[in-house]
Amino acid sequence: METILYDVADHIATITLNRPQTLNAFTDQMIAETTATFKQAARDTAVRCIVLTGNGRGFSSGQDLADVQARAGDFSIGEHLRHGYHKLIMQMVTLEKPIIGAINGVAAGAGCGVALATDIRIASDKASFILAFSKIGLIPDSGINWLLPRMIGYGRAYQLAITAEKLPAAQALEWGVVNDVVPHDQLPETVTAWAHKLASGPTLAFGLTKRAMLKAWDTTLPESLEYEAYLQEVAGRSADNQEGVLAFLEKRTANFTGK
Ligand code: T3D
Repeated sequence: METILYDVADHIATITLNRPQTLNAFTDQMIAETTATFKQAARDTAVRCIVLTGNGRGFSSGQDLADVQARAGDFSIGEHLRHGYHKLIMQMVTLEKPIIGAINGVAAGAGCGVALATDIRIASDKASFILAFSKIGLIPDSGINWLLPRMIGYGRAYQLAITAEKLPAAQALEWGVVNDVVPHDQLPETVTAWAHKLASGPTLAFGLTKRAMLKAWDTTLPESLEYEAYLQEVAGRSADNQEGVLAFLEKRTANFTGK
């Protein structure tokens, strides 16, 4: 792979967007490589937590605008989204392992969408979110219209979209866009601590929780209750459930295996 770095250690997969000279703008190759790598991490049973971050001073500046400028003929943005960003976003939100976004710098345009598609977001105090789309006459995409209003409400989301103003990390924390903000130089150790904690947790239950919450957004309470019962049946038969109950009764820390 040429546009990302990939590393697996201690059950933690780390994906680093790696086009720092453009603040990690997405080319078609980077979209494809990131999607394929998330798929690989999903299939790898040794991986129990995934970290997504950016190399250099940006997380991602979104679609590479030099590539946009170079498009020839009757280019279909709709098809480009369907075949690229949609696959990436769906791969992330349906991946049944926790994804930590280590937001090291600016997350703009589709880069913001990708950041929002992570499950736990830990931001550097130098990070920010920018819905840059309106500055180039576009609307938000890459799942932002679905994800962001659910996180911060329609009014704030619409404001960010039409003004393209920067949402600094501190404000993002206040609005619930990120889970924590830490001094920039403490981001790696904070994310590593989170990742180790999640990678030693009940991975199956973490994955099913993600599925239950995602589905609940679009269902009625009775439907959600029924789906919870169905998924809890699965979790309740897991080795980690047995181990968790036993560990509680034996007054010791549970040794989860993710199964
Ligand atoms: O298929 C489709 O096309 C539809 C999909 C659309 C999805 C989208 O993401 S649309 C939105 C695309 N992104 C943007 O419009 C953001 C453009 N970038 C910026 O507004 C700013 O760069 C930032 C606010 C993100 C950061 O500003 P700043 O001042 O910290 O950095 P900078 O100096 O602007 O950028 C540093 C370098 O990165 C610079 O290159 P240089 O001059 O050092 O050689 C700049 O050109 C480059 N860069 C930044 N963003 C992009 C980029 N190069 C290509 N594409 C970019 N998106």
